[in-house]
Amino acid sequence: KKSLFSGMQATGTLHLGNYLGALKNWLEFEDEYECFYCVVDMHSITVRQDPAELRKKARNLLTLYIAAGLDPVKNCLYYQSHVSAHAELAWILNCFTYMGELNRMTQYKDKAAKHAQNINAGLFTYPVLMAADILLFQSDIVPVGEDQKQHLELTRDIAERFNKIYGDVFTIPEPYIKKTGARIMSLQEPTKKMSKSDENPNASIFLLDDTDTIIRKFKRAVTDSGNEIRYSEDKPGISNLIEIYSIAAGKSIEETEKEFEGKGYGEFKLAVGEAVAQMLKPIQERFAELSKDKEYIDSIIKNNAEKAEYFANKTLRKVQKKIGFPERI
Ligand code: AQP
Repeated sequence: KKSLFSGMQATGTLHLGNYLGALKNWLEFEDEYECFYCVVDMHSITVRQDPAELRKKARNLLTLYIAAGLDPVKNCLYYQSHVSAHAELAWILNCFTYMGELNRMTQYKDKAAKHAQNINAGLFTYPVLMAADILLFQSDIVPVGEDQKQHLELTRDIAERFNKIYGDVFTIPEPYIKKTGARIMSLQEPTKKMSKSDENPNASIFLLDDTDTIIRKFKRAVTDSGNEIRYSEDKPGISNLIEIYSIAAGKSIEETEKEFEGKGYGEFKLAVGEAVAQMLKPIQERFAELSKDKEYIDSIIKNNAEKAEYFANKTLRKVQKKIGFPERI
């Protein structure tokens, strides 16, 4: 069976970009692939976190994975920090990654600018840990949003470099980036991607926002001058809303343009808000239910960590042997 890895950070509440760009797409793979979906809490500490909050957010994120429809028997849902092979392989791969490569990463540059008082080494080597996450599971594909494309390319380069020296150790992963939804933009600054760390709460729709909040945020969404509901590069605000609506309502971009031909921005924004609220409602209800069932979630955490560890250790042992670490006696 082919394999697949993806993950999300436990740094905040998931937003519509995380959902449409990644999580929603994850649902289609469970029969064809051995799927590993991780809560990447080790990545989260590259930025300072409150311990109690981090623990809570990590659990909520894992619960949201299930609420969004991932079957925890068919998919392996686990915490990165429970599988030490992530850290061990990351160290090894650090020694096969060049400073110059990491210096070129745009996410690092953005984050370093945002967190100037804490530019730690973890922030710099973040893409190496991500490479380890992916390569540990011999992933054939990695379903992510557009912003992760550069990290994926680096992962492939590191894997190819390693394989060239030691033989075929790693599967070379392909990014899986959908055409629509791969880059959902901020509702307030539609030339910027929607992001968890945006300080303006009106810029993002969070997965647990209630219907009124969702509709209010869409009503306030920044749009362009003009009044046509048309998808085009010079209309980033409206184009973003068209993209969101088309996914939420299960229509194509053209069908959406047609549906709202001759209609005003106000009416369209309301329709987007309603479609998104309707799409998220069942997830929110399931999340509320699951959150009450402590034992069930605990059992998933335990069983899946063991499964992930089993697969991850197989790759790690192979790598350790290849590079010449002494065998265990
Ligand atoms: N705006 C987006 N549109 C589509 N996909 C997106 N992703 C993130 N933002 C968008 C995808 O969501 C997955 C999980 O991302 P992450 O948890 O690794 O966090 P991130 O990429 O750092 O995203 P954020 O939410 O923007 O966090 P901050 O503000 O902390 O940087 C990935 O597959 C990502 O591509």
